[in-house]
Amino acid sequence: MIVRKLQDILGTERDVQAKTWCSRRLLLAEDGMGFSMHHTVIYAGTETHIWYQNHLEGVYCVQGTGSVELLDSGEVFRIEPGTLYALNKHDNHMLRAETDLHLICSFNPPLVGTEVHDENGVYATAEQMKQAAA
Ligand code: 9YT
Repeated sequence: MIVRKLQDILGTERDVQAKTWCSRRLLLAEDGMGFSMHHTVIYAGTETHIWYQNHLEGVYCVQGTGSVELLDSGEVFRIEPGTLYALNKHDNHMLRAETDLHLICSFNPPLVGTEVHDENGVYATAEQMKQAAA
């Protein structure tokens, strides 16, 4: 069994920093679960363009308020504690945080580690990351 505490991850390479968010990666591909699980904080007052073309993501809000806009349709959904959204169609979206948004995020396929979004809000596949490092 794997037991991990947020405290053990803070400040390590599993604590990934980006401009508008940080992501504490509690479970990654190397943990062998078939999905990854993260505690992500989206910073208050920010907007983040995200479009996971290579991954599916489920997002559950445990603290804070904001919204998610589907960029193809213009639909906007409010996010508050107890809200889940799942990007089951690789949806192109804009995530906005009114206050710090604490989100529990799970990815399939699992993230391998240090991914941050590219300029289009996309994460590379594990294979693409390997090729880029070679
Ligand atoms: C909700 C979302 O996708 N935020 C961006 C960070 C991502 N959840 C991650 O890498 O943990």
